[in-house]
Amino acid sequence: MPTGPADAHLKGVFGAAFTWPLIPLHTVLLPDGRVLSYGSKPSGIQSGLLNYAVWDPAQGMGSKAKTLLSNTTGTDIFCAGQALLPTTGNVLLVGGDRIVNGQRNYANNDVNLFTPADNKLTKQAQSMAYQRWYATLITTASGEQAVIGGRIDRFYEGSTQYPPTADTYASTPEVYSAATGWRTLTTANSDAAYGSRVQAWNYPRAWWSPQGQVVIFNVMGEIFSLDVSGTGTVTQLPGTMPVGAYMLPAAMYQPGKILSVRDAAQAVVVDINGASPVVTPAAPLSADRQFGNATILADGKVWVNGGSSTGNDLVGAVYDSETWNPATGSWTLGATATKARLYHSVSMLMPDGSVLTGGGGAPGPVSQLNAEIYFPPYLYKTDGSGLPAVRPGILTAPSAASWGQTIPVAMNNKNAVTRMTLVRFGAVTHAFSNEQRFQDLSFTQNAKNLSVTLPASANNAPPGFYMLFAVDANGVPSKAKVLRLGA
Ligand SMILES: [Cu+2]
Repeated sequence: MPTGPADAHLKGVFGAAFTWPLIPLHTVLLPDGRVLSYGSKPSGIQSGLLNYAVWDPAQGMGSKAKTLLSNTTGTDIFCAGQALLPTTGNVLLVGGDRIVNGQRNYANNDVNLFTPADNKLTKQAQSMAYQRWYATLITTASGEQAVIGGRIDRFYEGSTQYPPTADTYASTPEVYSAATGWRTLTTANSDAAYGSRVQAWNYPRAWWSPQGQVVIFNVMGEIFSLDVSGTGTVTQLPGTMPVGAYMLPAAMYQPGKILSVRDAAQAVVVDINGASPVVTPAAPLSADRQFGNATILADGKVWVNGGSSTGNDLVGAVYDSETWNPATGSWTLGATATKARLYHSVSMLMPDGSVLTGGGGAPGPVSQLNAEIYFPPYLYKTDGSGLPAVRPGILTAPSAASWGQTIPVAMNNKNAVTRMTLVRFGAVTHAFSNEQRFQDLSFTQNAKNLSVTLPASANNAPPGFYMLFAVDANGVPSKAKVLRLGA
């Protein structure tokens, strides 16, 4: 962690950029703290057909920390859907790219599994019913993955050699169960929620809701719920928000509360805890950040970085970052990156409380075969020295537990712990981390020993992997212990 300037405790610090063996346009945090990444060739050209890469932060940022691996599945996983499976910690990858008549950006219906234990990517016997390019996966309370959106065929005007093709969309969701395979939600078809309507298919912004359904925001600002039971039911909910864009981020920063960035630097808070969503305007961002990312930090603030006011283009690229404080509703300007983070860039919270930012390009003005680590203000002393803060430490915590359980957590000293926070592992691509969510946990402290109560409901904390942080009286978080929430 670098020493920062005098305002490090106010703005945070970006570490120096370091190289990545491909453009990390997809990243998934693995239960062992490593990062799966994929989406381009080592040259930076669009393709997930032959390579993927794993980064082990424990090995630092040099070349030995990163492993370029061979994809032998035959699936081009460029712009696939992705999620960590809640029981095994394997990564489910669905769909991706396919070349038809020499043209890219058609879709496939392949299903692949990455297993961290051996770094292998393996094609699964059962494919999806629909081909999907740009689908979103949402883990349900029962541990299944709802797959929504994605395009099937692209528009192609044709040539003397090849016939034209029309664009078509995968507007019918499917559900994956690790135990029983795939089922299709045949009665939940919707062009408005996740199909042809104005980019609704394009990595739909969606969350498992406190009501036990998938809630979806579309680009036009409409809100839908998808009941995944049986053959599925989709319903438009009351409430609208300003028009957004497929390249703008949104994040569930508290159970059932989502910060959604909309067009022209607008933001709204949408509360989906009740039967009808409540949309409230939030303070605007400092800039229009098309293709920027929103990352929930260990203290529940939302950090937004990258993007450009002129699209996938350097002219309006925003190098400053900014942080939204849910307690005050205000934005604060943060540290400045050295690299533009545009289309196909990612940001993801790491278990040490830092944020991995990286990628951009394929296509874009720069092939960003690199990453930068952002160290948030909470990691620095508040005395203006720019030195790293002394951090609280969790000595022991259970690696797995169930809903409503009170777990013992042992700290490395008797200092007061002021917050225990739970942040779900990220899986990021296309300006959206489909699984990240945050909540405070209630707890009691007796000297070094804490009793921490886990969320009561799988609707507020779906099964899977979480980072458990202890925050001290100075607001400094510990490094996280990884907790698997499951039955
Ligand atoms: Cu893409």
